[in-house]
Amino acid sequence: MTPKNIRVINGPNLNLLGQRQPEIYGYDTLASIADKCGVVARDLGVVVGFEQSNHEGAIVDMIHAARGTVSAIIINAGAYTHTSAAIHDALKTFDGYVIELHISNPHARDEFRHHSWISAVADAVIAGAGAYGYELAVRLAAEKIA
Ligand code: CA2
Repeated sequence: MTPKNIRVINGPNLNLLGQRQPEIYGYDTLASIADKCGVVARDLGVVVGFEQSNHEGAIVDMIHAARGTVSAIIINAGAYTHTSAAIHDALKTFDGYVIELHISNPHARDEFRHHSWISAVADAVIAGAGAYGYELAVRLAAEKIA
């Protein structure tokens, strides 16, 4: 049987993970997180693809590209979480399982981070587990799409 696809979509500034603000985001880079998710995915018999963009429209395009071929999206939309009706609308067009992911816990931070445009169109939210949240999300997604 063909393995199911999970797509991890990362938004603005997450390309700088591991280089700045380790007290909030830890020391892992996005590449090292992708590697760890790859190991988990292999164990579980799923395929994980990792993407990142600093541009809102490019993230919308990534979501559109996932339609029809991907069974679950894990999305850390970065600061677009708190502003983007466009990403919200794009996720609504995706039929698979959606996990909203945050490395930090936005609810324990600035007021402007307390509202998410993603949560209303997500099946699950993982926040505050650090970079380990990505591995948790892959496990959850694999379970849900099995
Ligand atoms: O905790 C998360 O994962 C966030 O989605 C990260 C966003 C933030 O705007 C959200 O409120 C919560 C910011 C990502 C910034 O990433 C950086 C990485 C390294 C250095 C500086 C910023």
